Amino acid sequence: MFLRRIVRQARPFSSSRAVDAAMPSTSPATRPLIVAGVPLSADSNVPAAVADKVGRNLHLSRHHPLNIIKTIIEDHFREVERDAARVGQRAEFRFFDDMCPVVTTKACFDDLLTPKDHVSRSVSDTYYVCPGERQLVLRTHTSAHQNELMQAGHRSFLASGDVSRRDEIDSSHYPCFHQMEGVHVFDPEELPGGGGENASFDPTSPEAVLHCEEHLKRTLEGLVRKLFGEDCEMRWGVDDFPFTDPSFELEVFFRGDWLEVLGCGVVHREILQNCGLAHTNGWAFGLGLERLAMVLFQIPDIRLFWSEDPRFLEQFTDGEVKRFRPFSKYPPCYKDVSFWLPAEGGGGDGGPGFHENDLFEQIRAVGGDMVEAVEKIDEFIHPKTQRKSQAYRITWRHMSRTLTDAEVDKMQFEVRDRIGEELGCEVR
Ligand code: FA5
Ligand code: MG
Repeated sequence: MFLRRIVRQARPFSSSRAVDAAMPSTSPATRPLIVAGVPLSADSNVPAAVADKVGRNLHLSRHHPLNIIKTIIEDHFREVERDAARVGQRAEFRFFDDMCPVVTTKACFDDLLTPKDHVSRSVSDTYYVCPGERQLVLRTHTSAHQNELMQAGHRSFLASGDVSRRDEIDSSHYPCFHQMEGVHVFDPEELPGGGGENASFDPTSPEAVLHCEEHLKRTLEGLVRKLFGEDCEMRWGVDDFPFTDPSFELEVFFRGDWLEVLGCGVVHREILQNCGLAHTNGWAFGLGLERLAMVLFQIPDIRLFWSEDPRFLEQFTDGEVKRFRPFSKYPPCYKDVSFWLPAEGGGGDGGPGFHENDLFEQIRAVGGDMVEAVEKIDEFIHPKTQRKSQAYRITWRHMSRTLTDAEVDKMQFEVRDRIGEELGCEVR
């Protein structure tokens, strides 16, 4: 089960699900007021559990596995820079790691050519700090900084930070996680046919695009080998991002299955044009720091990165890569809940007015990091009433102690109440 779920992909960029109209509710008692220094508007859908994590900057925390892996990756790009210089090329990478996680929808979506009705913009998928006129969101990816940095004149850079998404719940997905963006734009002389007096040079020629693609793949394969060793198993797949063409994803073999660690591609022509770089070509990637750190340190569950338990934190030291020693295996507790979906409402995954991500968030609001996984186990439509029923299995597990039956029952009852009150479903 774990193995199947670990490779399931959230919010595919190729999806065509329409933007939902209704803002899912966050109960007033748990509504945070401020996130990363920016006040939340009354109709924001950012829950306390997420507001709490944004800006914690685990990637800048000394001796934290995310900081250790970020440093190794940055060192790799310093080497790429030196290798380029040796053959007379330029690749001076600048590193950014404290850019504000609250961004405009223009930076997060428009500038990246994301269609207006794309699912990634919907309130079911994205946390809106101010949904109204100002249109501020918690960045859903570090690509939100691509345009701004290229427009400021940067041609090769890495930008790291926390990103937030309303997403599924399992051991490799968390609503707040860390990404690193990489961008490299070539000088025209570095591209096939470029340089000198060649007036007919075309940076979009198949040869120039192939040059970018091959350089990108070589660079990232080199990174993965540096992190995990020469015999690490990896594979490329085709992906679909509005801001790169062609687009790819890279998977690494981990705990018996393929785990997606990054998305990448050749930067879309229109973006280069908008950044005053029409005369050249380049590549970009976005990698999940937790996903790579899970493989490198053999950390089995993404929740552990947020742990303040010294038994976790004290295992790691700057500059050292040591296999994580699990300090506990407390028993899980499985509980199922089934309900009828509301008959009317806006769009969504499971049926009218209901979106799975709303359910996941209600469960997180009750159990926080005691929720290990939530999985749909059944679905059917009643032949007479045409009502749709769904059933989910919640895995409750604490990472540093055994949960009592009474504790789990209390949380499960609260989840049932919220499914009725907050999501308008009828619990069966
Ligand atoms: C993106 O976010 C693109 N911006 C990547 C990109 C950048 C493509 C530049 C092209 C050019 P994606 O949604 O696949 O793509 O996420 C990138 C990585 O973030 C994934 O491969 C995975 O490693 C990580 N990731 C995604 N969702 C989660 C999650 N909920 N929890 C933890 N890690 C996640
Ligand atoms: Mg992906």
